[in-house]
Amino acid sequence: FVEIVKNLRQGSSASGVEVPFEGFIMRANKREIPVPTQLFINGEFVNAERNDTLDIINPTDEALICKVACASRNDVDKAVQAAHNAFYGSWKQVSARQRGQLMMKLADLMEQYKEDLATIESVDSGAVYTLALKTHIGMSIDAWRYFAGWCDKIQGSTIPVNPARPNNVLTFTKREPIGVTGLVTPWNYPLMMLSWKMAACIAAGNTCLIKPAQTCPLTALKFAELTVKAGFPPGVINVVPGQGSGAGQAVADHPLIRKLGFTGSTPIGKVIMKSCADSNLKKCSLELGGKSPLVIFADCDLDKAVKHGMSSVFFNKGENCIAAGRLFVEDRIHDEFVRRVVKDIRTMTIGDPLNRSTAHGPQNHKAHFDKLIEFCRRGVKEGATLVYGGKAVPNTKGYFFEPTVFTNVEDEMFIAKEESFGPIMIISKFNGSDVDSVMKRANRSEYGLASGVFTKDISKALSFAERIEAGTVFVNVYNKTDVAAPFGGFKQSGFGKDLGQEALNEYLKTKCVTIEF
Ligand code: TAP
Repeated sequence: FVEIVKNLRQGSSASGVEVPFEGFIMRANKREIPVPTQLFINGEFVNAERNDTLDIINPTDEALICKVACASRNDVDKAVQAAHNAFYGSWKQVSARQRGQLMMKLADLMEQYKEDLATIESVDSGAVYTLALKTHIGMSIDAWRYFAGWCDKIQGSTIPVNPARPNNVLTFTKREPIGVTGLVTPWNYPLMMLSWKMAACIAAGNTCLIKPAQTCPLTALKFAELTVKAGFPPGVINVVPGQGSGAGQAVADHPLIRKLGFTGSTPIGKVIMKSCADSNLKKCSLELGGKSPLVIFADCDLDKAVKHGMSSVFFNKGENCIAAGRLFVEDRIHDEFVRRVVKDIRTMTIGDPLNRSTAHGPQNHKAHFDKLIEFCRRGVKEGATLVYGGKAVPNTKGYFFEPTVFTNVEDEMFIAKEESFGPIMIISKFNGSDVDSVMKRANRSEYGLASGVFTKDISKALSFAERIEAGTVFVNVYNKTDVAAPFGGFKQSGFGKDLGQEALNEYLKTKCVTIEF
C-alpha cells in the first residue's frame, strides 16, 4: 500500500534532510520516505523553468504516484553550465584521493538508505523488492565502491621514444577527465544504470548531468539528495528528469558536453550518435538492445539449465538487457526442458512487488506492457506455439504480464529476431550433432550483447565462447555480472564498456607530453 502525501516542502528539519526540496512522502513498506520531485541543478532542488511535469505512475495499480519536474532545453543548459563551472572550478580543487573518499561516503549513505532506495525503486519501476535491494541498489553501491578505489590509481606511462641526438627526450602520458559528461539511461534498472555510468565518470574526474528515463526518475532524485549529504561540491552531479525528445536530445546536442554515456534502445542510440557528431563531435558510448542466444546442450546439468534458463528470461520480469532473447535447446531434451519450465512458471508468485514472497512484479509502464501483448500476438500469428501465457494476468489492475513460453519458433519469425524486453521465452530446437548450424543461428543477429551455453563438455563450452559474437558469454550460469567485469555489446548492441577497469577509459582522454633535455 503506497500512501502519497503531496506537496511536501522539506528543509533541514525533523527528517534530517539537509537540502531543501519540494516533494512527497512515500508511505510504503512500513517506511515513510521523503522523495524530491524537482530538478537537481548546481546542488539545489529547483522547479523546471516552465513548470512542466511528468506523471509518475505506479505500475502495480496504475495510480499516479506524483508529478516530477520535467526539464526543458533551457533547464538542461543550466545543468550543463553548473557542471562546466564545477569542472573548471571547485572540482579541480578536489584531489583524486579525496574524490575516492567522497564516493565511498556516498556509497555508505546509499547503504544506510538502501531500504528506502529499494522501496522507491520497487514502487516506481515494479521491481520485486528483494531483487531491488540485492541487485538494483546492492549493485549500485558496489559500483560506487569499486570505482572509488580507482580514483587514485588512474595513471599514465613513460614511453621510450627516439631522441634526436645529442639530446635526450622524455615522453609520458597523462590520463585526464574529458569534461562535462551527459548520461542518458533507461527504465529497467534506474539507479543501477545511473550508478554503472556515473561512478566511472566521476571516478575519472568528470562532472556530469543525468537524464533518467521519464517513467521512473525517483531513485535518481533521492540519490541526488544523498550526494549533498556526502559533500559533493555543487554542480558536480546534476539530475534532470525529462523527456527523451526534449531534455535527452538537448543533452546529445549540447556544445559544452564533451562525452555522452547512453544506455537504451538501438534506434535511439543511432539518433544520439548522429547528434553527438553533428553538435561538437562529442565522444559517446552506447549500450544498446540485445537478443542474446542461450544454447542448451543435452549433456548439460538439466536442473541447472532449467533454473538459469528461467532466470535468463524472467529475471527482473524480462526487463533485462542481457536477457536470453532466444533459447536453442537440443532436440533430445527439448520436451523435458519445456515441461519443467512450465511446471516452474506455475509456481511463480505474481503480485505486489513489495510483498516478500512475490517472484514476478508488473511490467514497467503501459506502453511497454502493450508492446508485449502485441509481440505475443505476432508470434501466434506467425505460427509459433504459445505454450504458456502471452497475455495480461486476468482480473488484476496494473501491468502484470504472464510469464510466457513459445516453442517451435522459426528463425525468420518476428519474435525470433526482435527484442521483447519482457518475460517471454522463445525456444527453438537444434540437432546436437550439428553444432556448426546452431552456432550460425545463434550469430545470425545484428545484436551481440550477451550469450550463454549449458554443457558439461569443456571443449564445447570453450568453442562456443570463441565463436559466439557477443560481448558477454556465460557458461553454465546466466546473469552473473560483477562491477569488476567489463560489460557491453558487439555489433548493433553498441560499443564502449560499462564496469571494470575498461569503463574508466570511456571517461578519460590521454595526453602525451614530450620534453627534450
Ligand atoms: P530508449 O527508448 O532508447 O530510451 C533510453 C533513454 O533515452 C531514455 O532516458 C529516453 O528518454 C532517452 N531518449 C529517447 N529519445 C531520445 C533522444 N532523441 N535523445 C536523447 N535521449 C533520448 O530505451 P528504453 O525503452 O528506455 O530502454 C529499453 C532499451 O534499452 C532496450 O532496447 C534494452 O535492451 C536497452 N538496454 C540496454 C542495456 C545495455 S547495458 N546494453 C541496459 C538496459 C537497457 P524517455 O525516458 O523520455 O523515453
